[in-house]
Amino acid sequence: MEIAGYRIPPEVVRIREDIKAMKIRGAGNIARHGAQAIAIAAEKYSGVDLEDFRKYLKTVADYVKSARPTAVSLPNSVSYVVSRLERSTPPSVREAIEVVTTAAREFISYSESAVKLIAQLGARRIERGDTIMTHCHSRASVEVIITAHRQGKVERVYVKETRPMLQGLIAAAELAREGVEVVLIPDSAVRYYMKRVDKVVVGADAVAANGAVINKIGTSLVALAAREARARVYIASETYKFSPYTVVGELVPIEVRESTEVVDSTWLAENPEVTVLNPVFDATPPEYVDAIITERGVIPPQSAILILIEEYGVTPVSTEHPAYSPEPE
Ligand code: RUB
Repeated sequence: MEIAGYRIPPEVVRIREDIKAMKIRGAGNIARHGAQAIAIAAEKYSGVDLEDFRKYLKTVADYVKSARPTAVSLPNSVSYVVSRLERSTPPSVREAIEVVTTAAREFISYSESAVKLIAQLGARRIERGDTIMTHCHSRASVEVIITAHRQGKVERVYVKETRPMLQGLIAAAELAREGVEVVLIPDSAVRYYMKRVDKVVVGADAVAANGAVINKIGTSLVALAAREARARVYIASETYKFSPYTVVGELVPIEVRESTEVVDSTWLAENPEVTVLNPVFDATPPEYVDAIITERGVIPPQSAILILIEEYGVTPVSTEHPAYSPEPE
């Protein structure tokens, strides 16, 4: 593949395709692969012109970032790596490649340790005998539940199947493998079982400046049912899922995927008059969230802006900041 005169290495094309096709999925995993893709692209560069290398990397970064629109962890991880190069003055392409690959390694290792820390902090919020509900498959929230389970606190976990792609099955299998008592339920049974639930633990694809949490479609309904049943709602989220774009007034784009993920193409062909919609994320307002468990601490959703200010600077937020670089989608 070629973009703007630059050849995109096939390994990078593969990573982007796998993210698009959801073979690589989950916001943290997507972010780590995004960083890795930039490192691979850097290593594959064979020229000697530093300015050209920067342009090449920016082209690859824009290409990788556009794989899926909602998980802000992807542009954030890619920008983290590229901004390291932008801020440094390596004497040659060889050193510049080193800057990029080191930054990618740093991001990946930060991300891994963030999940471990979230698991420890989140488990503190689980009490002995708690019944938990989770939605979709989020590595951060599965790790919280497994850690609490190892501490002997978890009674049972209700896992929603999560139509249409059934990522709940991945979460259910991972939890069951650890010896957690798992009950898999259809999405429509959420309210029915919520009265037995003490705590909801889910992940995030993005956290907005006002503390709204964007996660797999249906999360907001789980939160609504939890509020009614007085169950607490915890979001397990690394801070690189906080969206700097929302500080400058942008909304988190909600990805709408193919109708064939909802019904098969035969049914679609037989019912051409029916419109099938497949939005894959929704926003849960901060009022429905008890706390966001981050690697920097357990915070009320309303404090999301503090994390963003700490990370990206005080107002006015520069639209020139690497994390704000124009998005292709
Ligand atoms: C996955 C999803 C997960 C978040 C957090 O959606 O909504 O809850 O990405 O996951 P999809 P993690 O399957 O469409 O990618 O905690 O693993 O980052």
